[in-house]
Amino acid sequence: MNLKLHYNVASTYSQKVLLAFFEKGVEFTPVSISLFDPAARAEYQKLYPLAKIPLLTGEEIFIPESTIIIEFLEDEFPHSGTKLIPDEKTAARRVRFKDRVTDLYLNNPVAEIFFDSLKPKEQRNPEAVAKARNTIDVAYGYMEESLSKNPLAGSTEFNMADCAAFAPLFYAQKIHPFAQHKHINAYFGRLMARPSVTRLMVELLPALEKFNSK
Ligand SMILES: N[C@@H](CCC(=O)N[C@@H](CS)C(=O)NCC(=O)O)C(=O)O
Repeated sequence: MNLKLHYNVASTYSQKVLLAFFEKGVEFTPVSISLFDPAARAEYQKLYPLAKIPLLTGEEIFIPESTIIIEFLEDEFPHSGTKLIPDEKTAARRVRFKDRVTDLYLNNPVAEIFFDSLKPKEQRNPEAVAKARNTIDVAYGYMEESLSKNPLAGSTEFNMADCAAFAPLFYAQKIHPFAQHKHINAYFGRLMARPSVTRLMVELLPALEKFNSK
């Protein structure tokens, strides 16, 4: 199966899927997309009009949306590497719920604050940023409580919700710190120690250095 992953390593949803590929040990052909480049964006839009990354393609395969890509990986490679979605239905539902909470109420508001900060002052939207901060605080409260019962998101095994949590927490360290939340802090330390995260960092850190020096 020749799988092509269209992604950008700095994108949070791309990182979620990269971690899933690394955890499962599934090979793919990387296709790096820069949506900041208008020509590259226009070209990519021909393939996927919504122009969102990540996107997985292959022979008769066209799968946008990070969660659906991971569902596909788990269906196609159930015995490879880390099991990211448990077989047992109730456990699987819990993981999917945490994945949704993480994407919608942590990742999206972190992205909102990050992109607002890149805008010229007069174009910034302090009201939207305040709302995003509030959403993140609620998500932190929820995570803190849930991590006090389970060391990883949703179960005692590393899973899809952990793949989802890494990137927003990585950016949140600066944008909306969580250091005072002791369980999230310890959890992030455990995520940083995963070999899949170490592998991600090899590509991510140089990309961020380039981005910061612009
Ligand atoms: N719900 C989608 C979100 C994908 C998404 O929003 N990706 C961002 C990068 S992290 C993107 O493509 N942004 C470009 C844009 O909105 O123009 C998923 O889970 O894959």
